[in-house]
Amino acid sequence: MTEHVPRRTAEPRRLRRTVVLALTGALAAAGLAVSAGAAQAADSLGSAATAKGRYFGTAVASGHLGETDYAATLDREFNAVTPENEMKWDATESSRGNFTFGAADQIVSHAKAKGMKVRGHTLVWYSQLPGWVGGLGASDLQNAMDNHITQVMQHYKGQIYAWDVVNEAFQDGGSGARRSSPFQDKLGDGYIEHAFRTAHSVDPAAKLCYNDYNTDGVNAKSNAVYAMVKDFKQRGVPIDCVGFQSHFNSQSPVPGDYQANLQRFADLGVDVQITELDIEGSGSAQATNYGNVVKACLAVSRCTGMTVWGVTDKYSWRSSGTPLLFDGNYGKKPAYDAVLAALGGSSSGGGTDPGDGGGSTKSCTATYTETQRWGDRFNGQVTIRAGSSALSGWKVPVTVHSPQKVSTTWSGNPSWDAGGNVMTMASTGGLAAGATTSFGFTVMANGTWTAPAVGACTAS
Ligand code: 9MR
Repeated sequence: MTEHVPRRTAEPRRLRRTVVLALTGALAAAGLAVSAGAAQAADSLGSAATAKGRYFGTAVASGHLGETDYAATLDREFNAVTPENEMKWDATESSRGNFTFGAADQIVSHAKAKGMKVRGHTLVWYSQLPGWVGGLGASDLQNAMDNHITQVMQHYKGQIYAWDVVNEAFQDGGSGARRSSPFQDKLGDGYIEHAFRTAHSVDPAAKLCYNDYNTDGVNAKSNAVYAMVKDFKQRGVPIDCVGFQSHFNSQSPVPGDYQANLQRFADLGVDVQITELDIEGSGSAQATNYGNVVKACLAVSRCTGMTVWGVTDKYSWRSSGTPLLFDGNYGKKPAYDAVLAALGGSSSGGGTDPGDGGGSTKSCTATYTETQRWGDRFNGQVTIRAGSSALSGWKVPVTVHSPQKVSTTWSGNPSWDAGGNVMTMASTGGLAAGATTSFGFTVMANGTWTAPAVGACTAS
């Protein structure tokens, strides 16, 4: 089988500086906020999944919980949450021995108040790992890893349904090898088993999962994970579940053998869970893919639940690919309807966008991301998202900081001020309601690496 193109090389990582600039004027979405039901209605994702003996969860970012529509959609539709970043090592133990749980606690208490399950994400991962961890020698690193697992799991003991004990420990490509990390390089292959044994000793009631991406179909990477899980089960290493992240796009589509792959892991005697589902695209193609993923989980009796990697497209880690079930105004997308239908539920509201109240003003937002950097220059990308009305055009000013110079632009019509520092990028066409587009540019740094100032998007 061929391995999918690893998505990390196929698309730019979202970097440090993400600036969201909202439109001027009132947000159309504010008027028709969805109501938060105390009990889940029969027509929500969570209640439909429950009727099938599954949970339906979402990644949650603590910073958005105060947004009315975000919290209302979360509470109405989902019955499980995964903190998107708040339980990672850099968030919980950024300096050795100093544990900070504030942001993660906010999510856990919200979930508890609403009766939602919590997936803990994640204890041992090569990424979002503070620098001090990589600087330790082997025996010190082992102590630090054990202590990290112990302290974090202890803090949440009894409150976590499943923990991603180890995340993304295998390389992409055909080698089936372990990924290089401080843990792998200094502690060797045994660190994964050690992590699971430590986790089990702290909270034996939590389900302990191994979680990875590009393992969704049968391929060299999933074969390597399969061999590890099989070995663990044979030797009594305490592993309860395997998470399949399921980040899909055109380069990494839903594999044809997705269900078969879930089933072969389940047959090893572990639960399987879809842990970070998102599928780039739109309309009926995206809806069909989502429906198929849900059907695959339902067809595998040990597939205990599904989690999408965010509530709304506007906060997705790859927002420009609009990979989620709700648009930027919390309107239900066709993908939502397909998921609900696959779960056997039925929609009462018929996929309406809460922002479509009629008479709404044209609006847009602009989000800046640095997508790539070289020794002398960097690429910036600005994603434009239309509000709840279709646009015939938009413009966004971008100011670079002298002596920076913009050397190239793409996907827009640029015009310049006299000094050459302020570029106003205009659309080349219209934009459908809720849709996104983006333009890009290269900035020659000339020694200055400050991110450009991206002004508010003007809709027309
Ligand atoms: O969605 C997360 C994003 O906000 C972070 O910037 C990013 C940093 O690595 O991590 C994202 O979540 C990742 C998850 O923790 C593990 N699997 C891949 C997810 C998407 O990159």
